[in-house]
Amino acid sequence: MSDERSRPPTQPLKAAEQAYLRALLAGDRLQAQRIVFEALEQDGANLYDIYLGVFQPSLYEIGRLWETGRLSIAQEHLATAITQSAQAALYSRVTLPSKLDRHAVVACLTGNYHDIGPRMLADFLQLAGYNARFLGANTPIDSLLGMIQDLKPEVIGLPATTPDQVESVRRAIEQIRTDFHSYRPTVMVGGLAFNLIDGLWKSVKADVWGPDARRALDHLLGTTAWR
Ligand code: B12
Repeated sequence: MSDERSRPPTQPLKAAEQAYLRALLAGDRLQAQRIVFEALEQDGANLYDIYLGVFQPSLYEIGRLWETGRLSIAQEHLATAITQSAQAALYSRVTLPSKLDRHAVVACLTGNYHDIGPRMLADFLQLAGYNARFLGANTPIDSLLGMIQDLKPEVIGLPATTPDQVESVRRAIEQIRTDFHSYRPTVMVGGLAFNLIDGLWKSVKADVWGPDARRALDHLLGTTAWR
């Protein structure tokens, strides 16, 4: 799979993306799944392509339609739930590396409910050979620190979607650096809030950032071969 990550991105999956968005708007979960299974199994797309070329732009469009009052909250929630189930179903069809000899933890801190993007990062880390634990939304920092203490993961991923969540990430990184001296995990940050302001990721003293989960992983692994 790392070869697939390194190859140039395939043509954007425009048709699949448009069909997927239509399925979301129609609230048709089975059709949504069919579209991404087909892209994976017949059109030769890989997981990176589908996550970033189908799920991500479709959800950004759902966000735009919701923000401009053309979708109700209920419709937006339905689109989210359909994507969560399609993501899980798709991931179950992917061959994972048999050896996962490094640890990673990805967690949305308290107050952050946007967990689809961070889950993508966790899935990519797993494909890259990390035993990636994804803690989901709204994780209290003390509990996260406890897990870090027990597990000593090489990589920790902390997302922020809205501006106020950046401060929680900054404090969490500060606390990780204060609590642990001889052990220094690589901290990755990402999410919309970091994407909106150039260099913000450096101000929270993170080690790695990327505008999407694939580019963040590339930075982590120190390769930009696919560009
Ligand atoms: C679904 C959704 C929700 C769902 C989330 C459910 C869930 N389980 O995730 C719910 C309904 C809970 C929700 C709530 C809110 N939401 Co909302 N939501 C969205 C929506 C439509 C899609 C989010 C998504 O999954 N995107 C797709 C993923 C794949 O993209 P992504 O998150 O950017 O992630 C990628 C990269 O950023 C990166 N990445 C992400 N995390 C990380 C972490 C690391 C470590 C790394 C390296 C990389 C990385 O990799 C990912 C893959 O490439 C967006 C629209 C949008 N533009 O995203 C609005 C959006 C994010 N929400 C928004 C808002 C305002 C809210 C609310 C404040 C609304 C309200 N008034 O209640 C609350 C806040 C909740 C909270 N406290 O967290 C705004 C945010 C604007 C801003 N930046 O301030 C958006 C942009 C909508 C809009 N157009 O206005 N939301």
